[in-house]
Amino acid sequence: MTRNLVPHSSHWGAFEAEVADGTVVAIRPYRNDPDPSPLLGNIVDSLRHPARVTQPMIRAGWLDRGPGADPRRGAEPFVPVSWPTAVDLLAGELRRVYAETGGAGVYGGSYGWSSAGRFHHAQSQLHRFLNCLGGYVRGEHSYSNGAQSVIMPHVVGSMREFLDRATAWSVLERHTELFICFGGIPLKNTMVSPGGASRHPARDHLRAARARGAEFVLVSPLRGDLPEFVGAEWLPIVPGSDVAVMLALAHTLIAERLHDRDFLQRYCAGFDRFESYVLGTTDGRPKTPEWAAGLSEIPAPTIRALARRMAAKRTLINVNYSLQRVEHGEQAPWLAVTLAAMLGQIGLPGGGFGQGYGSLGYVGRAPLRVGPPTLPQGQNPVDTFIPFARLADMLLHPGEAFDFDGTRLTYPDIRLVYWCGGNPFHHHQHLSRLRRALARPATIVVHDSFWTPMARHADIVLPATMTLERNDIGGSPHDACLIAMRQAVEPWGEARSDFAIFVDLAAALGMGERFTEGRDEMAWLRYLYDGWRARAAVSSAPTFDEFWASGFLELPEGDEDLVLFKQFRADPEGTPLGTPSGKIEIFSATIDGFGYEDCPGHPTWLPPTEWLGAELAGRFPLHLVANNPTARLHSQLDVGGFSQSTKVRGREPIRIYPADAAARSIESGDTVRVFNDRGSCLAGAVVTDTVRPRVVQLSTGAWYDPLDPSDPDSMCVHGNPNVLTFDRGTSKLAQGCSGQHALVQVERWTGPLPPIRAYDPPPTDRRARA
Ligand code: PGD
Repeated sequence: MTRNLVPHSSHWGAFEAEVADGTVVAIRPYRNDPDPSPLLGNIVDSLRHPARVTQPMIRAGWLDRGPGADPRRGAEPFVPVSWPTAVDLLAGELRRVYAETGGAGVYGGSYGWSSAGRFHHAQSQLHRFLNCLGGYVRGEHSYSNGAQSVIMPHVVGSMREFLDRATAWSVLERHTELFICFGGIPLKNTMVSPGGASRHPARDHLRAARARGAEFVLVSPLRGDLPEFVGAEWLPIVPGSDVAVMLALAHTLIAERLHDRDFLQRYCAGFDRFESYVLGTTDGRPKTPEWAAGLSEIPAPTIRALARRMAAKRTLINVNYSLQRVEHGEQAPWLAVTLAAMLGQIGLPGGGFGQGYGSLGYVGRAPLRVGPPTLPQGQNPVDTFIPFARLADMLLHPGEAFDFDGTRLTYPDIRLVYWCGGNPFHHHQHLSRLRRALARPATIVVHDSFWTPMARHADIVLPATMTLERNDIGGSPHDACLIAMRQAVEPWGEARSDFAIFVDLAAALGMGERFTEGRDEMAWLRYLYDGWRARAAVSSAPTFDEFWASGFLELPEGDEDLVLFKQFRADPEGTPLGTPSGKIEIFSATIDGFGYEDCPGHPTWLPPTEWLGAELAGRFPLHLVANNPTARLHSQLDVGGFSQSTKVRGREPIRIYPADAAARSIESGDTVRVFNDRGSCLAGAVVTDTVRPRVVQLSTGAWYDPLDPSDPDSMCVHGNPNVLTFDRGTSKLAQGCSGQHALVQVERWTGPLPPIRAYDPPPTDRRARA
């Protein structure tokens, strides 16, 4: 039997697919990757899994009763139709909606990671298509770092520059003496980068730093947030109280005169206002270590000693994204900058602050001089947008005004939702509320490769190919390799690429040439590559044909010296930051001027509504940490072998502290019910002391599986934590996702074990296929 090796890539790494008899039989990690991701183990058995969507499908109720609000979404059978019928029906519906509302009635935000590959990126394809048609209401910022991306421009200037030009791992490895890791640096997250990665160097850098003698302090409710080999001191903090500890560190630095007053004077604005708050002059409450110990359960002497160590060593203060994916999530990133400024080490090699080391693989990988090719999306003539995480509010409250970053915005009246390459039942919070919101629009369209819960809640479902079924180019602005992602196998069933679907739709709508510009898939890849080659201006870069034949094109490594704060430190007047003062804003007059009680003008302790210190903890005494999973990217390829191997009796594992488990007669391997006032789910217990007392950890990504699909409040039998999380913005400033935390109760499940049906295609209504 002949076996071919086909170069390819994913968000979690480059690889070669071993193909035999028209199918992928194995995945071989890219030869130059020192630490390939175990997520590669989800690919082989997903490709031909029964959960794939194999043909165009229309919800029976939509076919019978026509477009309109409908609470039966998610509970009705689907009717298989031919491609021509699907394209015809959808083109007709797009024509109707655009004639009535223009792009202002179409939500094309379509959040989601979809797949690696610069051309077939589903959301980009959708945006390009909708822009040709008259535009769409868009989403801004992200579920990942929504709070950080709005607050940081106020504090240090441009967000993009700041993230893209973070200090490289290789520099930290050589210079940092003390890593303070709020939320840790979980290696599982460093495996994933948007657009993929040919190498995963984080583990080696951490090892080398440790071997050189660097010390690590882990501030997190979960011990696994730093690898054991770094020998970290673990401070098992009460979730949601990091801001109090950070303020107490600031208090000690001030009280013991360990802060760098020259740096604060020269490079920062408004330290005096913050100092008065920390000392309690403004509110009568000094933010001492004793005060913080009462909130965080980190002993006051430990906090004081840590502040002294920070001042004595070259210190990096890292906050990962999970700290800002909570209520008032703007505060922790702002405080990390403030503390680093107080140490006066910002801009020195290995010192200062970091945001997102351990949240995404590319943070800390030096930027390339020229990023990879991207698909041009055209111009969107519609101005209206929402911060991404306000999706359900938008659908439930059309016409209502809300605050965002100093402006008053109004929720649009959305008639048609078009979703490609994302799964809101994975990324959105309070799923019973989301279901009610998704009952509102006249039509929901989804392209996906799988019967995800979002596909089940759509009216028109179009089967998308997986990357191995099409040709693409892989690359990331921080990874020194371009990958010819060659097609390895034929599309499954009747699946088509998003591009091919839009080509047909565009033709049916009379704008074929405008969408395609006369190019097919391979012509686009050649065009994008040639454009990149011209920008890169490297005379030795191979032609497209040479690149395509070779598979992996190694590029010059990124540039360690592009660090933003290095330049600022050397010449703050000549290279000011993009803030109003040109300095680091510890007090922001702009934010202060907004008058938001949930985001004042300097970093502030604002107790969350749901945490162990809240009254609600009387009824729901466990703090749920709903973080990103270890065994898959978000909800992607949950059907795959590696993800499945981690389930407990088919349910998502929930980690619980031994004493909390014993008090509830729970043992490892038991099925448990997790619940609060918003919903409930089943999960599989893992009793462990790697979580702190009164904390349970249940990752996102198990496909939502309601016991009764017709009831929006039904229990999820599979373990999706977003039935439990709340749907409130981080604050009026950023309105980001606050899905990381919720209060819950857990009990042993003694009823019959309901089957998992999340991976079964929905019921089919087999009327004569059109
Ligand atoms: P994915 O599971 O990656 O989740 O949310 P996101 O929606 O990105 O969804 C991608 C979908 O794209 C999958 O269904 C996949 O099958 C589909 N897909 C893949 N390739 C293609 C393609 O080529 N074409 C089409 N049409 N579809 C494709 C992620 C979001 O969730 C993020 S980034 C974060 S950081 C948030 N994290 C949390 C959290 O920590 N806690 C909670 N509670 N909630 C969160 N939600 C957020």
